[in-house]
Amino acid sequence: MESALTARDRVGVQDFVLLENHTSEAAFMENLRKRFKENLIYTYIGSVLVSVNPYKDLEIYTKNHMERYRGVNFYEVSPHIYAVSDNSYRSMRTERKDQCILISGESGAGKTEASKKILQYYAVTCPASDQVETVKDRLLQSNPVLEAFGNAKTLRNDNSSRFGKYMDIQFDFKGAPVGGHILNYLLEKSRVVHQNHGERNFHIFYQLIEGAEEDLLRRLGLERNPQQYQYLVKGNCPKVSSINDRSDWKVVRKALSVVGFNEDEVEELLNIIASVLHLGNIQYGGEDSGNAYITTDTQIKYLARLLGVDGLVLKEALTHKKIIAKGEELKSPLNLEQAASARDALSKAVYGRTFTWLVNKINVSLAYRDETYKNASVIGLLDIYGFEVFQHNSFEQFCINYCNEKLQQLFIELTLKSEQDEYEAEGITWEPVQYFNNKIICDLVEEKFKGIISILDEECLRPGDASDITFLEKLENTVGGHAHLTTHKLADGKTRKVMGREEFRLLHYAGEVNYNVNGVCVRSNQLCFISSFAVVSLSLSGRFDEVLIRHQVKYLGLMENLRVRRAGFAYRRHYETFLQRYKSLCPETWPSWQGKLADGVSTLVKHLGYKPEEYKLGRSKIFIRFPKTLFATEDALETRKHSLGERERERVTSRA
Ligand code: AD9
Ligand code: MG
Repeated sequence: MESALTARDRVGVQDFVLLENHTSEAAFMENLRKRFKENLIYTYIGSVLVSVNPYKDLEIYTKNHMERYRGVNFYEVSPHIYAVSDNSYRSMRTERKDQCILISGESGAGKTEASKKILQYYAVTCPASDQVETVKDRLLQSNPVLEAFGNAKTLRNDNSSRFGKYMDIQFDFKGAPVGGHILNYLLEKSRVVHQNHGERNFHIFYQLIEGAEEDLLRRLGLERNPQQYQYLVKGNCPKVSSINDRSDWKVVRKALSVVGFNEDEVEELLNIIASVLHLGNIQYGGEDSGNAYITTDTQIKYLARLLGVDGLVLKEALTHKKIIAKGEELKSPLNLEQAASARDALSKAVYGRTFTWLVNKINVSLAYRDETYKNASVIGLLDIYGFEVFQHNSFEQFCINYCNEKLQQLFIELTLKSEQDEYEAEGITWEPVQYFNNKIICDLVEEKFKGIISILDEECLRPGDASDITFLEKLENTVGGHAHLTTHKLADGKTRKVMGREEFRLLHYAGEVNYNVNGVCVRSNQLCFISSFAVVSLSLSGRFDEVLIRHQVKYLGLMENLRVRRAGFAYRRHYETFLQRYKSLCPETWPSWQGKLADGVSTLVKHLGYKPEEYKLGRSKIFIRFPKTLFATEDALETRKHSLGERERERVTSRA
């Protein structure tokens, strides 16, 4: 199989573990750069795949490429996202263990694209049948639908995910994909009513306006001009050169029907999307008393029709609030500012619920129904919004970055901590590798009573004078001295001039971010809340951005990861599993070993010719340093099975 690797594939090292100067960041960067120059965007650190976004089509995702990776050992072919996909698939099948592929990296690094490639790989290479084809189609087509409603152009990425997604792909006992399930996290609803300069609202609004047929637009009361809608003009960016809203509309319409929406349901969905645009165009006037009244009756007319509600009731709901006092319902009028914020809150709620409904509906269509699939195995794919820093960072960025902080913690747990803990538990001699554990930041955010979220919760629920500023003050008083938090006020009571009064700064694993607390008390009530794969981003097509890449190599902890991998062992197996699988390769362990399991494994590997530096025996497991050692043993097993088969055939033939 070595022949599958060409000379070009071998530029640099394809696994950083093989790097001669493995502690040097410069050597790490040089290897990435060398390979990138040859369009080799993937490199391993053991079972972690590092990817550098090329921002151009490299033609490395064809069916031929998929075939090349199917059923082949990880190290026999050039590193690729398909190798990770195939490896997880085979582990799921042979070890009967559910798998999870975590994709992490900054915004624009290529996480969503990677998750789509993985899904495509399974759709093409896994066994098929008519029923399975339907499931594959639905799995694939759920992407354009969710992206239309949950992705938007930001300053960092023209197709930025504004929600987190965890997708389970379920496989039957033959290894065919028979169903799926999607969990969505924390859609950035504030985008519905506000976008920063140079950013857009969710794609679906523009797709509908640019792509819908004339009579559909008429039915929805919409004009073919995004500039007409208040919710689409805030970012001053209706058109994006890399996006074709009109053709995307066609793709999404088709995808909606593949994932199981009938015409009535699509119409219902679009009614709601159009309603949000009409809501955004509702304007208010102020009476002398200061109370708000609606000046745009046309919008109310459309809304009443599209949402099937009474116009007067809607008008009242948009200009009054209800209070229950002593069991009685009282209505009190809103002023201009309150009414505008009630309108926006309604739009966000409507959009948010529609998104949840959409995901639920997709889940119904992906759910496997056949009883025989009850014991499906699962491969999970995690694709969240990446870490992001803008000039103005609000509650949404805080949630997104906290989510990334948690993901980094999981990555550390899986790749650094658990690995070292296991060596220790198994009594393997080991020089611990130092690494930055971002648990301290996660705790600062989430700890009960004194974490930022707890303090925010408390302040939001506190009646009386609670406000964004009192939240900030409480933060200063409770965690003001924390090494990862900076506020306006210094410990000696003086104020810090470089920060605004409405800001606090968090030193995240991925860098410093100043968060503005303006409106945070209102917004926070929306808060809800393993092969690995790290993606590293570039900003311009084909250019290797040294500073940006070095930054991500550092913050993703790739050097520490390499140090652990380099000093560690690629494979480990419980003695019993190892003996059971390979005992036929040694006359002393075949057909069964009577003594201690550890002695049996020791006898077996000596017979197989393992050199002392290739393995270590722990308390309950054997640790194998290099994958090639295990592959050679697997090959020996295959050869034995093959020759036994041949002999059996000869025996049957001669008897006949
Ligand atoms: V965010 O956190 O959702 O804002 P992602 O998901 O990490 O971000 P995404 O996958 O959307 O980034 O990739 C950004 C853009 O990079 C894509 O729209 C492509 O234009 C480009 N990209 C990403 N991966 C590849 C690739 N393997 N080959 C070519 C790519 N281009
Ligand atoms: Mg994404």
